[in-house]
Amino acid sequence: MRTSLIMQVLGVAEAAAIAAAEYNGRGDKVAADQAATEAMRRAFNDIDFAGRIVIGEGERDQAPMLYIGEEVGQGGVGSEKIDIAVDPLEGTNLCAYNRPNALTTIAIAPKGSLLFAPDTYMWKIAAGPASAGRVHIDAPPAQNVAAVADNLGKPISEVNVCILLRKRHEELIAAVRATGARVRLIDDGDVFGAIASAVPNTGIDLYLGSGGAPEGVLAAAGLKAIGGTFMGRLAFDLDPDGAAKRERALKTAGIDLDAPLTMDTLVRTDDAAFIACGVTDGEMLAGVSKQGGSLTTTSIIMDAADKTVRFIKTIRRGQTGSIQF
Ligand code: VTB
Repeated sequence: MRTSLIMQVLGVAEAAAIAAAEYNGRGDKVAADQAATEAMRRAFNDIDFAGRIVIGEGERDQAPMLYIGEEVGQGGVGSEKIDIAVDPLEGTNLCAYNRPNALTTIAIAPKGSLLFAPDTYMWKIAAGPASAGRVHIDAPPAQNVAAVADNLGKPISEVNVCILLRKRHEELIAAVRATGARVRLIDDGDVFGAIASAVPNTGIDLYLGSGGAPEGVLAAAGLKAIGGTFMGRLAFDLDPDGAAKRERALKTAGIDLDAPLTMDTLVRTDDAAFIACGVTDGEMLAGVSKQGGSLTTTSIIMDAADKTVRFIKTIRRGQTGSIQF
């Protein structure tokens, strides 16, 4: 994919973050999500490409904007056909309560390469390039933690494992602590947790646990782009609506719903990119800030073209509110 497209999509992530950040700490997650979604859609529609939402705000009948299957972009003749996965505001509660690591997240890839993941749960494991191919979704936590320690060349006691704080993770948390590793519990936002495992100096070496399957595709795109590692396993059993969703997915997903999902199943290309922009301050990205009549955003780009992680700080002078496209 062209670098210029990635830069334009960076602008989309920034626009959504700026819109969402107006709601940082205001206690209204619905309004925050709506602001991010509207800004993101508007900005996508400004780009001269033929985008298709593969992972978005929901099915067409539930989501007016960025629904699954929605086409975005100017779509002129000969324009690039791109599949898009988005979570316009990953961690709506994090934003509403001004907690760390609310992000706007986007993955892009050539058309046909991102999995239409069912909107259910997924068990996930993610780690950086040193652990590529050396951890497994079905291995016991102790084995994965030991492998990561070995791959990073540090003692197990210095390995940091990120896990979503949920009742269903009690056993997992105990098993990880029993290895001697440290556990970083997060309230929400496991795209951050998974991505951060592959980014130096975030204080996260390994991500484990269950969260949204769509978020799994987003994280997998980033980790694949930079040669990190991600594996998932769908978990319909954690979902009150799981049986019905499983039936639907049997017809539409086109994958073995019980098999471990590798990065190649989730992201069927070597040409994906992951872009996220900070909404609230966090370990990986600073949130949107306003000073002296300018507005600053910080974003991350994981680009398969050169297997890089880039941090982009953008300062918009003379601008302190939402971007109008
Ligand atoms: C997951 C996780 C997300 O919400 O979807 C979670 O992937 C919801 O989990 O990152 P529960 O149903 O257990 O609350 C997030 O944390 C934020 O959207």
